[in-house]
Amino acid sequence: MKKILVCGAGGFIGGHLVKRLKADGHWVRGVDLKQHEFSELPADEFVIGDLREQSVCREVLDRPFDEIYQLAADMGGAGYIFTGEQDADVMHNSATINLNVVHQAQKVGVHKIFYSSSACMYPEYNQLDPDNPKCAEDSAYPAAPDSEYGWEKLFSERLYLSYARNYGMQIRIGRFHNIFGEEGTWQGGREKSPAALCRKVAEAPDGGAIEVWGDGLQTRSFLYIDECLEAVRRLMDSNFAEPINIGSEEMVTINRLAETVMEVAGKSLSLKHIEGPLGVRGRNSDNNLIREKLGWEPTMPLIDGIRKTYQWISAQVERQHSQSADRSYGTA
Ligand code: GKE
Repeated sequence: MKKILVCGAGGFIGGHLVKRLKADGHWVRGVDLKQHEFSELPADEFVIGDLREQSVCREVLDRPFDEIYQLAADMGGAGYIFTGEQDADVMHNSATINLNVVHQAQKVGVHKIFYSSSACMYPEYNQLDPDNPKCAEDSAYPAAPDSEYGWEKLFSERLYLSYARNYGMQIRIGRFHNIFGEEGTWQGGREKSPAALCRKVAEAPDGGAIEVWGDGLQTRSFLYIDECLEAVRRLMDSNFAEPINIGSEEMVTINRLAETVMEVAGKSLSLKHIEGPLGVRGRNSDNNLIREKLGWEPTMPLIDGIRKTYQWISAQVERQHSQSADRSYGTA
């Protein structure tokens, strides 16, 4: 049994990770600004704290944990990251957390630390052709991320790698490619496209229409949360200490993503393409390195993950509608 700290345990990936680590039989302390929004986590301890404060880092990072998973960040989907309106907060909050966590981890002699980087750190010039994006790990330089969020992810990768070189810390870095699943943000502006489109389809009457940002021909790949966690655990148990893609190679257009959601919902809806924050034109994971280094790669078809996610989000939509109906009839 390992002693583990999960930073960002109240978030989407962090919350699922706590459940996985507890299922694997470890002792887990979680820390986040808030409790998990959707479920009661089985963590042994859960600290509500702000990792931008060094005092909080000293409090939660008080022993040489066997493993730390650093997932705490100021982040969200295209509607939050690519408008540019949150750039200062995103850079300051996320970089401060990473500077505090890695410094304190080194001081207390933490054995191994996982840092969640992002495909957003890849240069925009390799993501202009929606049919042929290049996101192999060695394509990171010359650096040119299309967002400040991506620049902070790249800076923090270099921060962790510097601690590995200068202090001999065991560092593992996963570059996440749009992770999705149940119990993630699905409304309010920070949601990513899988959850957003599930919500829009769930709320639309059959035969209606849903809004899609851009022409919908932009491409992405989406990795279901269980496969993300499997990759993270395998990476932590490996000796591979360079950044590595954790994503799906099943690249789809956003229009196709919307059609996949409609398929699992059994609804026929038209797509209304509107202006919106778009991010890069094309992106797909490149899993040659993970196949080579971990002898593993994600295999779950997108539609299987969308089916589970849609089922959960449509239930959230249903619950929200019945609660507002109760309020309006005064029966709540
Ligand atoms: N969020 C959202 N909501 N995106 C939409 C919508 C909508 O209603 N309609 C169309 N899109 C389009 C966006 O304009 C973008 O072109 C594409 O879907 C994907 O948006 P996304 O899923 O919000 O985020 P991205 O994949 O562009 O970027 C995310 O990548 C992750 C790592 O790969 C980032 O926002 C981070 O959440 C994360 O680093």
